[in-house]
Amino acid sequence: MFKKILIANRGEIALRIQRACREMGIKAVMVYSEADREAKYVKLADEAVCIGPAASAQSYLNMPALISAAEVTDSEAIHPGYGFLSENADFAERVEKSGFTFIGPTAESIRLMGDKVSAKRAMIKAGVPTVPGSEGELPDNPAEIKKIAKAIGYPVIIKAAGGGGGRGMRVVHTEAALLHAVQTTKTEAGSAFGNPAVYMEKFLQNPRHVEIQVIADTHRNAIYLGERDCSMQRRHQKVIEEAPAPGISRRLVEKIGERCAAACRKIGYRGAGTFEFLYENGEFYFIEMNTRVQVEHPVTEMITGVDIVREQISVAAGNKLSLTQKQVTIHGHAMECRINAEHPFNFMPSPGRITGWHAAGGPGVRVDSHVYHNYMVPPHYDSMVGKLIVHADTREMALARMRSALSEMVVEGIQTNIPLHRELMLDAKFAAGGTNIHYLEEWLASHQRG
Ligand code: MV4
Repeated sequence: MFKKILIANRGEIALRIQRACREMGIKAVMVYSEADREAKYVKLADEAVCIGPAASAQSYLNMPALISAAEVTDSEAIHPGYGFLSENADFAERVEKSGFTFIGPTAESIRLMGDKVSAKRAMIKAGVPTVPGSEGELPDNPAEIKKIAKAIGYPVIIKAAGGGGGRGMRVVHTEAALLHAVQTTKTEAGSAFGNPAVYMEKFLQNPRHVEIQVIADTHRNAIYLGERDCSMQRRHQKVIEEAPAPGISRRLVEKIGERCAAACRKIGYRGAGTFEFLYENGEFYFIEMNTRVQVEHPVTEMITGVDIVREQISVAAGNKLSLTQKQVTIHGHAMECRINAEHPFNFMPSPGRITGWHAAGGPGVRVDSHVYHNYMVPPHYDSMVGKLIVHADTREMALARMRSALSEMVVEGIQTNIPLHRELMLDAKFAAGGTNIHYLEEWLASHQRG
């Protein structure tokens, strides 16, 4: 096992990884920007290295600074967390070429999944169901493009191969609008991602976002840890996640999960990963794969009892997975509310000093957060200040537990979205389960207020 790991991230995930290291007897080196100098997880670290000014481009995205920090501290491996450089194949490559282990998949796997056209092709080959669409990149010939759209049937969606997570896509409802949409998406993709390639899919009107967690080792073992429903989102930012996904047949999840695990074995995937699907009318359709640990990993940890970050570190060190697929059992229901420093109903960021912090507690309640009384939320980064996660025997009991936990949460000095979560937990349709990706935005539009 590693003796020392460098954590190339900040905030709650940096603390989450630090905790895993402590439990595993691994020294954790924290890196921090000038804006994060005072953070408690930095002060309490075994070692900490300042990697640059507040701006991410000069600190958390600064590859030479991160690799130098690993060198001067004699770290053996680098955990990238989520966001920042976590899905940057060039970074993974530079980390490995500098003699460190990248705690994640190979640069080759990251590259394969970073290009959504090659990702989809790999999944089709591995037997994972995908959204019906073009066979790879769209050709230049206008007549051919029209033919492909006609065969798929309108509405269609044009997506950039270099996009993902909601960036670089355009819905097309008629043939009259098709060619212009393709051209515009190509131009935008060229400047945003340095790759003008686009592909086409049937546009699913009312899907849910359901994703499968996988983890694989370097000994050809790959397992899936059930699914998560992440449909409660606004502008591609997830707000509430839960597991299992309400109302989806276990048999179907098992079938899709097995396909995902088989795909991992087939491509030689290592580490944690997430297969993102759209789920509509009882069918799963693969859209993208994330090659990192995700914000919402705790809901999976709660229902499976598997420590995903621990497994990530362990398999990166060359160990076998600590369990087999047969040993994966799902217990109860888990739900996560992302706590953001923002206005609860107009979503304006609300950085500043937290003058009062009281986290919820009790059985089945988990708070993953790096903040505390008098913590200064810097304005330079993502607004998430923590995650409130509950686990209970049933979804109904998890909802009751989340309502109770939200009533306990006190955050003073900044605005947070806790009031929004409190209202959503009382919403009858959300409580019934199975709301789609549009539900939250529609709910917000019909619950307008000052
Ligand atoms: C789609 C879709 C409908 N049909 N693809 C948005 C993020 C990116 N990961 C894929 N996205 C979508 N792809 C087809 N063929 C609808 C979305 C989508 C969406 C997906 C998941 C979660 C939230 C979303 C919000 C808007 C659109």
